Amino acid sequence: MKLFTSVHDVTDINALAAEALQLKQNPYAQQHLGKNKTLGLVFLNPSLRTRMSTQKAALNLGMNVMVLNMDKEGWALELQDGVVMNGSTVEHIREAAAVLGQYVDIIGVRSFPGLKNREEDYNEEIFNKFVKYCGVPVVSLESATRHPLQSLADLVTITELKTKPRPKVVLTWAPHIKPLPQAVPNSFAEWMCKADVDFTIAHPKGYELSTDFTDGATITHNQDEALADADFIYVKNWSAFEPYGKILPGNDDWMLTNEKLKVTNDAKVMHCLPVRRNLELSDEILDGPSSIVVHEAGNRVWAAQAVLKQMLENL
Ligand code: SN0
Repeated sequence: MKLFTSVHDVTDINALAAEALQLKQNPYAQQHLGKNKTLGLVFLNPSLRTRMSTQKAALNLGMNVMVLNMDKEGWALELQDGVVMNGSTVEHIREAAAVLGQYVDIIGVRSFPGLKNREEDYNEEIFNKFVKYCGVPVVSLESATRHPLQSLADLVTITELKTKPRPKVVLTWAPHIKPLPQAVPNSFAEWMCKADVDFTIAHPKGYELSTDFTDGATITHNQDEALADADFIYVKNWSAFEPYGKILPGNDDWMLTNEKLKVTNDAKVMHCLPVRRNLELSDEILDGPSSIVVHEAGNRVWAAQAVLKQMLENL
């Protein structure tokens, strides 16, 4: 694997999830692979799980890791070509990415969408420029439109905890006060559409995701109907795709509660975190027996390790 940006970079998602679960059983068996290899993690946005789990995964494989918080510690990046850089940007992404590629063997990049210009975000301009100019394999640490390490960890978690061959998985929209990216739901949807699950997306009217990610999913505006007999419920807020990056009024009643869980098949509740308590998800769920959010976050290590392992094998 030379690039990990979406489900389309993976030939067999079940094999990759199985490999992650194998690494969970035996984390240090592949230390030789990463010897004298360096992973660079470049963050243009905040991170807790992605940063720590990807570092841990790399260390388990015997790699060295360097982290650059570009948004706080790096020079202000220029992304456009042909501009006179006489304003606030100091360094062009052409040099920045190329230089980083001199120091490391694999780069991870996190670059959230601006949520202002849909075309720019959905063309993955920043992320793709990094890939183009750095000259080494790149792992997405969440780009404008996807979060594949999260989605792989989610698949690993469902594979690990399912009690039937084809569980019902429901992605349900949750309220929030800020416009959030569609990256996590887009990505979860495209992975679940390829996984061996019965997949439903529930959201209020107006929060339709791009059909590029949801082909094959059942989509409904009726949350209760969607939750019936669910085995896994994936809670996530996202802003509208059209009008792009906007929060639509209302829908506060979409927060999941224990009462709503009654119609499910004793469903396990997932969330990529960070979660805003009692806005996106109630305390009673997060602190109760249904929540698997911490277990899910723990699996981020094995997802990242499976991907890095495949990249190291290809260096
Ligand atoms: C990000 C998102 O894509 O939704 C990262 C999730 C892994 N989440 C946020 O930016 C949350 C920000 C907030 O203020 O709650």
